[in-house]
Amino acid sequence: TGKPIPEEVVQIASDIKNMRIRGAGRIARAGALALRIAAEKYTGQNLDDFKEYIRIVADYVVKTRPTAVSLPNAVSYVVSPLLRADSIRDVEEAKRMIIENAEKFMDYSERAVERIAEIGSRLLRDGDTVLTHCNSQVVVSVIKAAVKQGKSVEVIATETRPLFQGHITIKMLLDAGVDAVTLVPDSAVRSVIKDVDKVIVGADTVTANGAVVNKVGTSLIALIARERGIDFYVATETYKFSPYTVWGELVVIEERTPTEVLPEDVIAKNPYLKVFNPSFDVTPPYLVTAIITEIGLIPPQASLLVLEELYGRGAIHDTIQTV
Ligand code: RUB
Repeated sequence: TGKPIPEEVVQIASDIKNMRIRGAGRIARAGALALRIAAEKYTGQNLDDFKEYIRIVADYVVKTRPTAVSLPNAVSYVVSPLLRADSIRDVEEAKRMIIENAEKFMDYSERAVERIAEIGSRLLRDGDTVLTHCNSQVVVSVIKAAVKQGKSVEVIATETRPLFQGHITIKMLLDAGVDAVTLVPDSAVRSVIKDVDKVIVGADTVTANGAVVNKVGTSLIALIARERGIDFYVATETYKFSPYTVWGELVVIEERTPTEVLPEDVIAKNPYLKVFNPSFDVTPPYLVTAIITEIGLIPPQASLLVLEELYGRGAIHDTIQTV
């Protein structure tokens, strides 16, 4: 196909890469939106060419960040039915299919967050102190819902170095009227854990065996919570469960530039200094009390069942083939 990738799609991809759009849910919706825009902007009449174009755009969008499976899952949800169907007759019909699937995904995603807020907020009691890490739209929604129910909830948020997503979290909470918010350096978690009733974090990916991939530092917090017997919850939509892991594929942990950690000139001056800057880590299932999803509260060990329910045994393989 000679069709260029539309400028708006290039912009969305670059926003995901540079983290102007960030957080696994938002990334997924942006991916679906990019495909809708791509379909709308296509001008040709050749169905095979359109399919090829959509495949290229899908691939381009998925390659922006490697860890959150919500992105390939969203993209696959939007494009796979078209790439698999042989009943589609023309480009107009194919375009409609992409646009409708993109809309459906975005709607589902918004509703899933609301549903998780409902379910998750029931776990919080009046007077609870919740600790969270990074910035998760889902976790913020859970806390906001509990506060809306009239519960008084205190929140401890970690800074989340090196990019300080904790600053986004405290702003969201304060803007929503949460009136007891404490920001702590990441390394202070063990110092404040005695005041914490529950830990709730988001997820970028949940594997078939119930391991949770989330912002680096999450697994340390899980360990600290376990040490004191504090419940550690993960709040996530089911499209963050990874069908790819069912057959043993490993989750790629994004490594970001050292300049997020140290200024460039300092790095340049010290050829023997290495900076390692992984963006995510893996929390093993035995440290996770439960996963709060839009289909209910599930033990991490039931992740494979969730994947089977969503994709079916055979379909899991199809999903891998299409994107
Ligand atoms: C964000 C992060 C979040 C999850 C869940 O990492 O780890 O906890 O993505 O977020 P980054 P949400 O800032 O590197 O994208 O609940 O909003 O999907």
